[in-house]
Amino acid sequence: MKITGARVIVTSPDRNFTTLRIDTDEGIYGLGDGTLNGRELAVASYLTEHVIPCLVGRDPFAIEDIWQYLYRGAYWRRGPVTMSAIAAVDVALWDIKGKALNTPVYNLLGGASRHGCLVYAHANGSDIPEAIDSIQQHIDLGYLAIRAQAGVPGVSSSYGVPKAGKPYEPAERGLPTESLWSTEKYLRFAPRLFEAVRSAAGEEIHLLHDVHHRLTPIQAARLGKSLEPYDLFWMEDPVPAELQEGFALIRQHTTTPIATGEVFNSFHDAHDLIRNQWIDYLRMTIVHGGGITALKKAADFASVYHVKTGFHGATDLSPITMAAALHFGLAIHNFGIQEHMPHTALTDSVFPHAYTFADGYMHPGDAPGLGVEMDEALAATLPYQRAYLPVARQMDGTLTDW
Ligand code: KDG
Ligand code: MG
Repeated sequence: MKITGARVIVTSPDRNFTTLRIDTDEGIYGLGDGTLNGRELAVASYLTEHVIPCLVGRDPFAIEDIWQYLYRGAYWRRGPVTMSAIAAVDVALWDIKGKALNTPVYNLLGGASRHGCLVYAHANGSDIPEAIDSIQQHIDLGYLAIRAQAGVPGVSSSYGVPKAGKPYEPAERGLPTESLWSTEKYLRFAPRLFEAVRSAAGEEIHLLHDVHHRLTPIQAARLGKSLEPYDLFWMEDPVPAELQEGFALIRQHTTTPIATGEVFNSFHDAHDLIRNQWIDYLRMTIVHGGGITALKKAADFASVYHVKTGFHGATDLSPITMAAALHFGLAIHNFGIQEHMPHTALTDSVFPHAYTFADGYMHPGDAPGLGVEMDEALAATLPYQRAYLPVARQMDGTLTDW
């Protein structure tokens, strides 16, 4: 089999997605996601101008070799744009191989290790009572694990907490908005939130919380300690992770489990975190971490150090990445949990998919390949819309130091 061509499709079914389609001489094609929130066109250009010309004529079954060719051959390694582009190629090739061999991708990764992937949902509220209502709604939907966030009193717009009645969507159309943040107010508020949420949710539900990299290590240590009575499944992204040894300080003070890595794009971002057992869950996911080929190596390394996966699964990761993550999570031994933030109905119409949710678990389905299609005619009616993630400043106007 030979690759005959590839093209990038940028579409905006309520939010922007960058998709790669690779075609072969046997009529089989594969889809890969290259979406990088707020920088979608950079990946599209990287693929169109620099990667696609190198793919034509290659054997699509040579997935490892093509991955190494794109990673090592470019000379310039790593970085979110490069790695998202490589991921788009890699995932499309796994899709092609599954379709060609008439088997779901999870079978190519070793076969199912479990009946489904435990997922966590998002419960949000502008205040504690609203957050508790949202927790109850998600329990009623069957979720067994729920991330809880609420507006911090005195902070007018808390990142990751949607405005009333709106779905979670951190990117906003137009140029970046700016908001103000107070670490002091947040550190006082978070234990109060979890005291109320744990008492409302009961002890069986797994509770998670995302700090969005907003603390210093000693502040994160204090937060982790103050949340211990509420038995969190994890505290996510407590600090920015460029300084990997910052996590050592957090670990010295708290037994609250730690997840990090949704902004990582390479195994090397997590190397020290894993080998020192400073984290419990790795969030770097397939689209931003360089694809299934790269994540398999990272997950296998992590398994030696008791670190499990807890992949990022926000709506800016397309249904193609969701499907890839579910095939991956079903197969590997050290799967921990998968984030599930459902896409809008319009996004699901552009990307019809075989994966399903029931009773707290998701399953990728048994369609050959990834089990995701793309309605290109519908996608063509929904052009790219400029959108950015918000920028945060401290109360005195200083840009935050994270
Ligand atoms: O693009 C940024 C979002 O994906 C991010 O804000 C979501 O932190 C997030 C999460 O944990 O889902
Ligand atoms: Mg997060």
